Amino acid sequence: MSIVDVPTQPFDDQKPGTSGLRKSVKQFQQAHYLENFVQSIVNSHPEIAGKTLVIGGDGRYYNREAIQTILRMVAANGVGRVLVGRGGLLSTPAVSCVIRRAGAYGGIILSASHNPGGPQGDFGIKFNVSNGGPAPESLTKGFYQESLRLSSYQTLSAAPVDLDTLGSQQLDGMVVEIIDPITDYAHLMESLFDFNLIHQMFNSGQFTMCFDGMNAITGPYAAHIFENMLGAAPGSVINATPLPDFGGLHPDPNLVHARELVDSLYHAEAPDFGAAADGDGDRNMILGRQFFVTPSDSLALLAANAHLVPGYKQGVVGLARSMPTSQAVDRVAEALGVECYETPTGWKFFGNLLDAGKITLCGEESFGTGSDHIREKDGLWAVLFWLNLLAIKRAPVQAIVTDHWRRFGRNYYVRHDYEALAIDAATALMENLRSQLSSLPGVDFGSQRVISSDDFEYHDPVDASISSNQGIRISFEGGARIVFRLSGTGTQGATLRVYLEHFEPQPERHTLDTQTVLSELSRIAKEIARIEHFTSRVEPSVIT
Ligand code: VG1
Ligand code: CO
Repeated sequence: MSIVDVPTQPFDDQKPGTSGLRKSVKQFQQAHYLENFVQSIVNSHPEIAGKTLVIGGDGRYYNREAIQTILRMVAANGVGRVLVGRGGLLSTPAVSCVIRRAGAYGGIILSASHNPGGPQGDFGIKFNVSNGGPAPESLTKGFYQESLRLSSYQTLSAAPVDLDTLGSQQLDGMVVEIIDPITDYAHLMESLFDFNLIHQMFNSGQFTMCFDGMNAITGPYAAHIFENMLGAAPGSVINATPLPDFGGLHPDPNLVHARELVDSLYHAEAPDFGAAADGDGDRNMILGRQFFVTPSDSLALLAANAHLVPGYKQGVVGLARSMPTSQAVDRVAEALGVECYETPTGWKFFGNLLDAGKITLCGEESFGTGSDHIREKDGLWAVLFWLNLLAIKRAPVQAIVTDHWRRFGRNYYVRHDYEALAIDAATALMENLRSQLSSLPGVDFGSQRVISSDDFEYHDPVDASISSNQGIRISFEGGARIVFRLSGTGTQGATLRVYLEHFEPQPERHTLDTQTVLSELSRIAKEIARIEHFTSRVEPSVIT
């Protein structure tokens, strides 16, 4: 074993919203950079010696190198056993699943989620704790503090571990077990959903689907579960092989980046159902034939129908959504007579609620949906949930969603992103918004009257921690809302996210086009935030 002295080069503090370190590959390739983060994790957990860790990533460029570095370091630091997905691959939800099933101490995930990969792209690392979820903020802040104090890290020289052969190996005193990345996860899915019923639906020859793996981690999982286990036609999964640069795709499942899938669903001979996941497999996009289901609507719909699915037949104990997510799920919670919690952006905030048994399902507008089955959002889980509902209802996706709107009303919703802004400009825009908060209530903008405005602050009902400055909320009479916040996951400049929502209770108005309905709110958002003044941008760069 050797101890290396670290020239002081701490990684930057994490931005709010992310639960690990997400930077360009180039930054990660600097000497001692990754090692610094890993030693900070280890030093923050003095009891880690002898324990079991789960390690895997989404297969992006630098995945294998990073895993070898981490294996040498955790072995040198006395970790007892590591479970590594074959080829260094594990989706984020699968890591969460394996940590829980194996009773592991924690896990290390290598991914920058939906950010592009390749030598010019991004890389990331995050630590998950024993409940399977991302380390809470108190811990990630500690990693950063630790990195400032570090002057050395421990590693050993050893031949690279063979990541491609299943079974056990030794690395110094540590056991390295190469596991199949899919088995545990597929078992968990089988325990939650009615695989027989879904199989019958595919067998009937009346139902077709297209799933886009976006050349990222979910391809092998989707091909195995949908095609092998559930009988979807071969070829139902496209872009199914994880590639280091995702084949040049931007593995963010939205209407802009999942172009091939979206085009095929808006085609004359479209399949009945379309879906995609992101780089690390925790996000999902759901499409019907010529129809897009917003993530906020998807969450509300799954919640309203959860009792029909085997894993949730007892119903839901409570629901939660991130603050910018539309309030559609709030209406379902009200109808079910359960609590709906509003949390800051980022999955880690759901962890306490899930652990405390306060909620069963939760989700974010950013294509993230999940439940108490693990402690990460779960892309394929959401797709299977939809398949189970489709197999029960045997109706088109569009009919199921419009039926939901008839019952609960429709929350028209869109997100506008202004990407790669100068950080100073974005900060000044937010400061200007904050300075107006107290004067907005009562003001009329066109036909919309502001009833309240604040900078969202979350009081965790489980551990009483407080998270401030989580985004500006402006609420209007009748249920409309505008939310402004800065992204915590971007790696170039700042990204301003503007979330627009309008509630329409009347079914005869549910067929209106989203852009028309939200055009006034869009104008108001630009006016209140003075977007052009601060950023010189007239239109958003991405609309989802
Ligand atoms: C974005 C999304 C947020 C999500 C986060 C991580 O954060 O808006 O809802 O939790 O990405 O997702 P931000 O701060 O850029 O808006 V991913 O798929 O890393 O795991
Ligand atoms: Co992700």
